[in-house]
Amino acid sequence: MSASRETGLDILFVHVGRAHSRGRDLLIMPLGLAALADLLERGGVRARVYNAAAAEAAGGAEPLGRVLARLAPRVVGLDLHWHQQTRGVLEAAREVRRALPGAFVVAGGFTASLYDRGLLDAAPEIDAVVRGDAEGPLPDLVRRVLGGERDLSGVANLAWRRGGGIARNAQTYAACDRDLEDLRYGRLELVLNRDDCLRGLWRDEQAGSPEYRDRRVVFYNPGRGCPHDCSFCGGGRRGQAAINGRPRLARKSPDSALRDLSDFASAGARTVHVCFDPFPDDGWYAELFRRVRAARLELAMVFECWGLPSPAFVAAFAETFGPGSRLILSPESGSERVRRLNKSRPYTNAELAAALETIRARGVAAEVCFGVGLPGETAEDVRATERLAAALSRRFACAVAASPIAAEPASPVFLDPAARGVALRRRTLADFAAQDGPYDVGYRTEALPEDEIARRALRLERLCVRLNERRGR
Ligand code: B12
Ligand code: SF4
Repeated sequence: MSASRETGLDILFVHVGRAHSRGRDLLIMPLGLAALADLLERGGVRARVYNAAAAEAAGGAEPLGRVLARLAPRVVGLDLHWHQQTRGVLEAAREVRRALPGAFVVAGGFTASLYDRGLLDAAPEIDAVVRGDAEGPLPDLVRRVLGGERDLSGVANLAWRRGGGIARNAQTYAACDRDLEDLRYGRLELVLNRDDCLRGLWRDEQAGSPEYRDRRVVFYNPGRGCPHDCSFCGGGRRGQAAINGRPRLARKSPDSALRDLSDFASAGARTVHVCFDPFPDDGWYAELFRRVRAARLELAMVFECWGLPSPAFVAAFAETFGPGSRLILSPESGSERVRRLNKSRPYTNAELAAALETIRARGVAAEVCFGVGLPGETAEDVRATERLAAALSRRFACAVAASPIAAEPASPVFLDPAARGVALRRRTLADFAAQDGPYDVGYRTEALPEDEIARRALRLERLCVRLNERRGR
């Protein structure tokens, strides 16, 4: 579908990423946007999604202002899901207002939900913020806005401008199992630049890499929420309560998830990247995988394990998904002590090695991810991480990766930094808007000053790149 043939849109979702001194990142959009657009379409609202960040990374993108003026949607939806997008979203809001002075601008996503007031204060161009899940509130809001209603006090979860002030309606909606069941994540035809998105680039520097040329990957979760509370995560139990008012996990049935996977395959995706692993061995994925095999779906899967996968899970995964599939494990630190302090599902290095052995024995590729900057971590612990990354790469020929840990809004570290021995330099939305790239970490721990966290993270990342190159030879 070409963006140029679209006219008369009711709502256009626009995803913008982040430009920083080393390049651009945050190119992936929230995974629920196509499903949200589909839900609106089924309610008679013409909705489309445009990933401006991925379009720019692909090269030769039309300026956002021109895209907006040409498509002329009556409502524009800006996602501010990741705090790293903040500056980009503030700039995009100004651009929307210039191109479409009469449009209604609504924002949503994790960060917008937590900082709804701050966002409305910082961006006079934004008319409202949907806090938390949008499947209930957004169709209601759009119907009212298109109908010319000015009183939005009946829209659940909404923060909006009333008179000269900001009104915050009660946050009463969080999607439940039944709501998710009905969502169709595979409606990729509603994404105007679907091919740009299917490359699955996270950072623009990946654009030239052959690995990303023909990936055709979608990001997908069959549920929402997490029962855990890892110190560094803004999506754990406490974060979910603060951001989404989510009382409990919500999950699709395996049948509904199978329909999404079939839709993805029909829409041209070859790989599905999943990061939703709350109850590893309750049989849910075993059921889904059985159905995928029965349906003979030709897909690869990249699966991020929140703990260690059991041998039964690895066996079912190996049996179901084809070449290009991968299991990602995230021990974060080489030190078992640091892991116990920070991860809700910790494991020993011996258990990690045993899991990698099982994965290798089943012929599945593995990737192991590390971070630097965890509470309680010392310089010696980071050296232990370097040693573990090198040892695992040599022994299992697995890929290794590293990044600095961020102090994510609503994470336990963010909510209670003193208890974790962390001093935060960023707290407000303005602080997040001012950050410059992943190495501007914005906090120090008792053992490591800020520049040391950044320096050691960069060093670990470079080590991982070298280890992966050696592995490839
Ligand atoms: C799955 C996941 C991923 C996946 C897929 C992400 C995706 N495409 O959505 C992958 C692995 C790719 C990923 C990557 C990253 N992630 Co992530 N991820 C998660 C995870 C585990 C689940 C998120 C989820 O359930 N999404 C599904 C639902 C909730 O979102 P949704 O349907 O897309 O959106 C709904 C609402 O948010 C809202 N909404 C969203 N956009 C809009 C727009 C408008 C206009 C409106 C009205 C509403 C709205 O409506 C939707 C429907 O209800 C969470 C942790 C957790 N347990 O929650 C972390 C989490 C969200 N990720 C996080 C981070 C930091 C990242 C990275 C920046 C990590 C990195 N350093 O690279 C990258 C960003 C990549 C990019 N953008 O290019 C943080 C975000 C913290 C923050 N507030 O900024 C979290 C909370 C984890 C953490 N460490 O704290 N992630
Ligand atoms: S990092 Fe921890 S708290 Fe966050 S989603 Fe994963 S298991 Fe849950």
